[in-house]
This record gives sequence, structure tokens and C-alpha cells, in this order.
Amino acid sequence: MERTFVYLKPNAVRRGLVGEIIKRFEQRGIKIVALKLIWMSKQQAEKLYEMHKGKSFYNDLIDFVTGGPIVAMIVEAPRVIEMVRHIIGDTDPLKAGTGTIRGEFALTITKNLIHASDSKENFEREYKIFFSDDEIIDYYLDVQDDI
Ligand code: 3AN
Repeated sequence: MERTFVYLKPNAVRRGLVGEIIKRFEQRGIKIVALKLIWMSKQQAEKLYEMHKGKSFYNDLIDFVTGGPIVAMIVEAPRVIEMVRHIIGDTDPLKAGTGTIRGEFALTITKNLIHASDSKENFEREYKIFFSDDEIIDYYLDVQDDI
């Protein structure tokens, strides 16, 4: 079992796409082990995107992700880091495959609706910016044996 950190960006919340996006994870058999609606602080955004500091899009990115509430979650499944990246599609919505979340609902790179960790190391770093370990709930999902 593997976990990854995912958050739905403010435009996903504003556009009413929370249910549509979460549905795609659930129907794939991916288990939600932590979930909350929060308003990301500037400090959290700067920590999350520290590797992009200095890049041309950095300021717009920070303003955008702190401009409204987001839905943050931790999900669990075998090979879930790669699986979720497939479900959400390429960072650039133009290159995101049809059928992926970005391929169906996103138009621009900055406002690409959703973020997911791209490695185990980044999951460990990223989830701690938003969750404490006691907010992660370990439970058995009935369908687990059928997927
Ligand atoms: P991903 O979110 O697919 O892991 P990253 O980590 O490379 O992509 O980029 C983080 C966020 O920064 C992206 N989701 C996007 O909003 C923004 N971003 C990345 N590259 C660009 C770019 N060339 N122009 C504008 N925004 C970008």
C-alpha cells in the first residue's frame, strides 16, 4: 500500500468539481484516508512550492492557490502515486490525455485544477504541510478485496 497527497485547487472548488474529481478516485478503488476543506496560507503555499521560487510563474501560482478554499486529501492504494498522476493527466492540460481530469476540465497550466505528489519523498514532505499524523484514518474498505 502506498499513499499520496492530493489537493483540489481553488478553481476546482469554485467550479463545483469537487464531487466529480473525488468520484473518479473512489470509482477506481482508491481509498481516502484524510480529507478537509481549508484556505491555504501564504506560508503553506511557499513551502509546498519552494522548488519553483524564482520561476516566472511563481508569484501567480502562490496568489492563485491562496485565493480561495481548497480540498486537501491523502489517498491510499497500491502504486497510488503513479496511479493518481495518470488519473489527473499531464501538468500542461494541452498534453493531458482525454479522459484525465486535466484533459477534460482544465485549460491552462497555472489553473490546472489539481495537484498530486510526484514521488514518495514529495508525499512525505507535502502532506506534513497540511495534515498531522492523527488526522489520517486507517480503516478497512469493504471493496478492498474486489479490486
Ligand atoms: P504538477 O502539479 O503536475 O506536479 P509541477 O509541480 O511542475 O506540476 O508544478 C506545480 C504547479 O506550478 C503546477 N500545478 C502549475 O499550477 C504551476 N506550473 C508549473 N509549470 C508552470 C508553467 N510553465 N507555467 C505556469 N504555471 C506552471
